Amino acid sequence: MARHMKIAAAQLGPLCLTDSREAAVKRLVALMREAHGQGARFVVFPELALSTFFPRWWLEDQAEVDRRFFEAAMPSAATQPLFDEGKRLGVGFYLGYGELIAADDRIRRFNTSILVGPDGVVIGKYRKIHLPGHAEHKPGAPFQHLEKKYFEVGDLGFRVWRFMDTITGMLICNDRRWPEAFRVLALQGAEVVALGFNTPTENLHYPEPPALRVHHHLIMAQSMAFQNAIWLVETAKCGVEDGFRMFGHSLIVAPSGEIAAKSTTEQDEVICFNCDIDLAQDLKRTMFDFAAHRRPEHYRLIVERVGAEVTPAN
Ligand code: CDT
Repeated sequence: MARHMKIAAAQLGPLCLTDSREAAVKRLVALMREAHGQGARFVVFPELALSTFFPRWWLEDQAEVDRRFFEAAMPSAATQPLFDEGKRLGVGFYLGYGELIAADDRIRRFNTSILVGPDGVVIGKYRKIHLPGHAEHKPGAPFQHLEKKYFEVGDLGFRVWRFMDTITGMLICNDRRWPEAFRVLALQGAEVVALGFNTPTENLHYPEPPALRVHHHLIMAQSMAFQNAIWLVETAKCGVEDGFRMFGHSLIVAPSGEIAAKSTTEQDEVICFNCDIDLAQDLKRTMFDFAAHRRPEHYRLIVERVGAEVTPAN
């Protein structure tokens, strides 16, 4: 019999700079209850779900940044209610947050997500590898994208976990633009990939129609899901945060590349779909039978070269 799991993307509307973690957790708990009411057993929350998207701000007081936007413990007193509710409802979840650790006499900071089982126990952790934006202050820009200032590149690799009778992997936001990240998960047998995101409606680097940014978001999700024969759940934090807009369009995409569910607001909103985890079996036996058809001997440049170099054969 085919395995099914009802999965929800629990989209968060804006959180402003003055919102506390406790206020964010309260909304996450309400979303989890709503998702459970729709029958969901796995709920995917956004990237950095406990605060405003703070990398848009150049902030000089690192101690204050650490206190307001980073978690030294997970769960903590402030986040425990979410774990308790997940356990009470028997719901597993993905949660994105700023992680602070003290290691070898130094503080390290990551843009992190965790996978929490329906028993409230953390079973997996991912630290974001593709950090977009810049590290230096751009005073002339309308807003900043300072992920390279606030976070280190993740050091845990791309991994999958046995999770609620599936093989599930995690990614975070900008990772969704990199086919390599998905393929590394697919090569480990990923059946479900969970991803939270915060994507500004406006392009910081050059003028671009907002609709085109959404178009890219949709075509990437559909192609990554199909080419890797996975269920892909992408959850936004969106709406106007501190005067800056981020788009919604949270999605659940089937291994066929079809959008099974999509949010319609830029506020707190739950979308849910009963995912047939075995739907990809035919694809995996035929077109995307990696063992039969992949030619890694011709893919060496992918790991040997970072930036493009013009190297014509003639
Ligand atoms: N959070 C995040 O990774 N956002 C990026 C914005 C890129 S523009 C600097 C994204 O890829 O959606």
